Amino acid sequence: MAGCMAMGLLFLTACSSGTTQGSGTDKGIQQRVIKAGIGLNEDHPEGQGLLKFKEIVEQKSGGKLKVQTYFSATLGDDLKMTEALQAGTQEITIPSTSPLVGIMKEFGIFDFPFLFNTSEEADAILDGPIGQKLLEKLPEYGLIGLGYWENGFRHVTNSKRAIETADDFKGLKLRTMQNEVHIDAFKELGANPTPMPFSEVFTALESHTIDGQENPLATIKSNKFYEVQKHLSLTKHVYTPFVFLVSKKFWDTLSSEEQKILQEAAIEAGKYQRQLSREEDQKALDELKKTGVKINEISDQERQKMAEIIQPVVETYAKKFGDDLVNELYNELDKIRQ
Ligand code: KDG
Repeated sequence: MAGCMAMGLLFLTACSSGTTQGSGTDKGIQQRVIKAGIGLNEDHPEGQGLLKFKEIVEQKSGGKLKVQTYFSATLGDDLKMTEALQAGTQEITIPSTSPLVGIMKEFGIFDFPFLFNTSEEADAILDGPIGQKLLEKLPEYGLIGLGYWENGFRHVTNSKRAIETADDFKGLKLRTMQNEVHIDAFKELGANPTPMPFSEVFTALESHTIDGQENPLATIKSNKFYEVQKHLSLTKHVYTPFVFLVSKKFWDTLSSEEQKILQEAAIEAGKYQRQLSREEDQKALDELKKTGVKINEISDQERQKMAEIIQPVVETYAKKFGDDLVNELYNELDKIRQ
């Protein structure tokens, strides 16, 4: 535990979730193969972060712990991989928190539209007491959370029209993640939200089964959505974190030394991943400008109008997720903004 104390809050909590859910054995480092899968591509900041994680784990374990990486949903989408972790048939995944609301509803607080203004605000909440509290609940669901990485601010693309005002959402068939806050928020704006797993989105856009989708710029670029979309509107309507998950069934078989290596690597690689994600957000925008997609900004006034329209949805879900938790979230945000 002394090693854990030196690492700061995030690591401390990761250590404590390990400790409360059965501390690691004293068996040193064994030869192990760890399957880690994500939904996004290898060139995406999440893919690059996973490669960094692999490098750190293999280096710290002297090559005994081998991380086998799977990109582009080859092991399944976020929900399927998370269920595989619960069943103990996959060791690691790094999903968006949004589709996990069916497993742990409290993650839905991060889905409130227009909650964060900057990535740094998101970092402060995710690495602070609220983010930690949610990680500490995960073992109840057969999961261990080693910290948060960044997916980022999401923007809408579609094949019909530029979204400049709240009214422009009306009638658009938009893919959302499997998340009720997102679905109800888009309904409130008059759109026709269609939840579906990420790996089906490109084909659904191409065949016009849906008109549009929403994702961060790095994903719109990496998955080439610009090839099958006419408009990209910089709505910045919600920020999505990734949560770094380990199967609890697997975790409980690890020695304390092995757990420490994974904890440290998830945090170190996470810092690298967040940095890369922020750089890529700007780079992706520059590159998307060179494609045929038409890009438009949204005024703060229109964004404010959208937020007002969606507010009843936020209030309904605040009750569902727990008024105490939501009040704590807003109080923490107030403190950060002072
Ligand atoms: O690896 C993470 C992805 O599977 C997913 O979370 C991407 O943001 C995403 C989406 O829209 O499904």
